[in-house]
Amino acid sequence: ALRAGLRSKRGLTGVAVMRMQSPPVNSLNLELLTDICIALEKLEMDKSCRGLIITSNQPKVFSAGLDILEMYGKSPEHCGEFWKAVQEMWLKFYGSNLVTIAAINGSSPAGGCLMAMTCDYRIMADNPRYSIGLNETQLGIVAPFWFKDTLMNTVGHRTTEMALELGLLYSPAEALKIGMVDQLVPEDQVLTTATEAMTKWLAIPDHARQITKSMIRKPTIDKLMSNREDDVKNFVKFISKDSIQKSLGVYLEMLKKRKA
Ligand code: CO8
Repeated sequence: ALRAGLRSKRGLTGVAVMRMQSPPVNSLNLELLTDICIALEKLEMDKSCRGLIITSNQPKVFSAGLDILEMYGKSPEHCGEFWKAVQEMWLKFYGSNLVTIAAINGSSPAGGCLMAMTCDYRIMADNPRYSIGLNETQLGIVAPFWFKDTLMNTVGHRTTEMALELGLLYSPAEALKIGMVDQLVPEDQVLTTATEAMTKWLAIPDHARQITKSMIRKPTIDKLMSNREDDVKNFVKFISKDSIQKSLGVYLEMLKKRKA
């Protein structure tokens, strides 16, 4: 589901590239989330690794967000286990000591957008067919507080209010305008631009950068850390409701119909 490896290119050592490869759309299921967490944990412990670029090996999609099938028609136990894995992914990325850059080479709704927003810098393919945003309300579900916090820390209070309530998916140009992504480049230059941006970030001494990152992100991380169990309980209770299950069913049908 994932290919991660340290690579050394043009003298840029200590930079890993993580490529999500879970066809068709890199939806974040339990397996992919677990693979991502294990890979990141290993890189975090690897003293020779200083930076991570995360991208997609699938055409047109960075990640379709959380795998809806992990939340639809599943037991409360399964939903709880799944949600813990989502929390773990967010905690590991948002709190990573590495320089993390998202090379967003396709659409990135919901959980895909969340994952990109945990990174230090975002480069997106300038293709108007792609979109990015937290569209949860469109599915009839509610993005939890730490999704909201991540968005708020990225684009500010007012933009978050509109983005979240309306479940807005932005084109790359709009996403750049509101600061959801930092840079747009032609599709075939996303990865090379990420590598170039990495050079700039790695010019800063790790120690100073890491303490600064932690100072900025720690209060947001602590909020979830001290509420993890409750957050799992809330999620399971919410997602198990008949009305929510029904909404997810309708949404899945819509995805299939749209295809036909
Ligand atoms: N989960 C499960 N299956 C999915 C998902 C998903 N997130 N996204 C797409 N699929 C499936 C489709 O149903 C389709 O299945 P099939 O082949 O059986 O018909 C297959 O993947 C391919 O999808 P498309 O044909 O739609 O592929 P496209 O390349 O045309 O489009 C997109 C790719 C743009 C990614 C499109 O698939 C899409 O918009 N997907 C839905 C994205 C979405 O809305 N995700 C939200 C997930 S919820 C989430 O991440 C946060 C939840 C927070 C929970 C809070 C509760 C308290």
